[in-house]
Amino acid sequence: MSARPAVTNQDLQALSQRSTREWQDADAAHLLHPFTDHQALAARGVRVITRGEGVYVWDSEGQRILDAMSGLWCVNVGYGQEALIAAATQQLRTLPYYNAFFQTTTPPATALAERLAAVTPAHFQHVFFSGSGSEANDTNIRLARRYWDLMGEPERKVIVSRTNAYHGSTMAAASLGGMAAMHAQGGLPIPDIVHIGQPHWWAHREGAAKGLTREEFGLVAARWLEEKIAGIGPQKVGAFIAEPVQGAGGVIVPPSTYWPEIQRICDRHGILLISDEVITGFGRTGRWWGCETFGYKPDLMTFAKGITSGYVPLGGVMVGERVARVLIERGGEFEHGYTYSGHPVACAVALANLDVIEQQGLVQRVREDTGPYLAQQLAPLQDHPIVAEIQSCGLMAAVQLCRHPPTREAFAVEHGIGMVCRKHCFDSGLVMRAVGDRMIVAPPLVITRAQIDEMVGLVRQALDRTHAEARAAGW
Ligand code: PXG
Repeated sequence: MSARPAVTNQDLQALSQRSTREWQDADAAHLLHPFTDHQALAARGVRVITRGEGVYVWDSEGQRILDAMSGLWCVNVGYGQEALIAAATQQLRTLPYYNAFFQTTTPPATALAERLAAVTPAHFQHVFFSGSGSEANDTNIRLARRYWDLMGEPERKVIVSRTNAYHGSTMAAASLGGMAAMHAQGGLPIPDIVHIGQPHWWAHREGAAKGLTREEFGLVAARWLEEKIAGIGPQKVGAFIAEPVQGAGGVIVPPSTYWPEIQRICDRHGILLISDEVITGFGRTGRWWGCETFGYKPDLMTFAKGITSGYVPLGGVMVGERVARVLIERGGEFEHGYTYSGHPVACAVALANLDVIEQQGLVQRVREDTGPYLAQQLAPLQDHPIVAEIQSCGLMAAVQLCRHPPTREAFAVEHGIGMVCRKHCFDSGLVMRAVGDRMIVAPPLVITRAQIDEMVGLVRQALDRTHAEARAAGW
């Protein structure tokens, strides 16, 4: 039995009076957070975010924070968009839930499917909905294996992914992902998922990329796929999955040579190409889809996050005609689906979200205005004493920290320099994501030039403070 009486709806007013400390105590007592060391968190006390407006959120201490991570790469239209709120409210009243199983649908689910066919490359005419990106990637595995069964090549089970990829946290999605720490917990990956290296020039600077230009290295990294296929046997490989730009892995923008070579290799061996666009979809890179920015043609495309700007959960897979035709015309029943596949409230919010993206011209704005402006404003940080390189693509960017840029000497891992920098960001009112010693921004697509100036100013300040702290500590 809990010592505290259970919280009811009527208590919401009283709850708004709770102090930060009371929230922290309740949280430490009951909430297990994603990817969190709970002992460390309880010692420090969780940060409580209470509201949001535009590109800003506020915490329970009343501090305004510029959310340069769009929540978790998702709040693309910013906080407080009335159109999304109205769509959710209206749909909740009309029909809060009905399923898409058993030969039924709801108007929002079908309308969103139609709409997605219109905003994706022409060969995508069908969608399978899920509740999240992880579930959508599970769906990809089911689809790829079903496709090859129907094609009479059931031995094509192997899916190739990349180290340091992030594809979600279910057993299958974490297996597709290439995060060593995740694989270490729980005996992953599951069978028939293998990994190749990532096109990350900086990480390979003393190894495979040594002495190579980025473009030369891009070809080397793509050919790891060909080598892997040769090692396994092409007749056993069903699909290759990758993010156009690795997001959670640290905004790794691939060299321009990489994707065309990947496409060539997949085509040559008839392997399905899966583009995981959970972060890059809906305009983040300056086109609707990352595959359009990098010029390749996936057979399957994962989406989530930006489809609803995170207001409610929704994900899915765009199924290209190559797979859809086989599934529909030869497949009979596809034994797969989720309770929330095509949830009407989520789909209604997604439709309103697409309206906002289109009405405000956000994709074009990222491509022609805010994306280039962000790159231009970040460029002078290249000369900062602890910055080694800056990479950006549309409205996602990475600042690579480094102890001594001229020699490319890294900070010692135990100093956790990225987390030090992240703390300075928070203290000065900025959310930035640290991936090891890479600092990431991916602000809402509605961010203005003035807000980009404010954001970059806060980034510089955090870098200065991180530099000062590192030097004082003798790191
Ligand atoms: N694919 C990609 C490319 C993602 O970025 C997922 C799939 C999984 O989506 P769901 O909805 O199941 O979480 C993601 C999620 C981070 C971070 O720390 C990134 C994600 C999730 C959590 C943390 O950068 N991306």
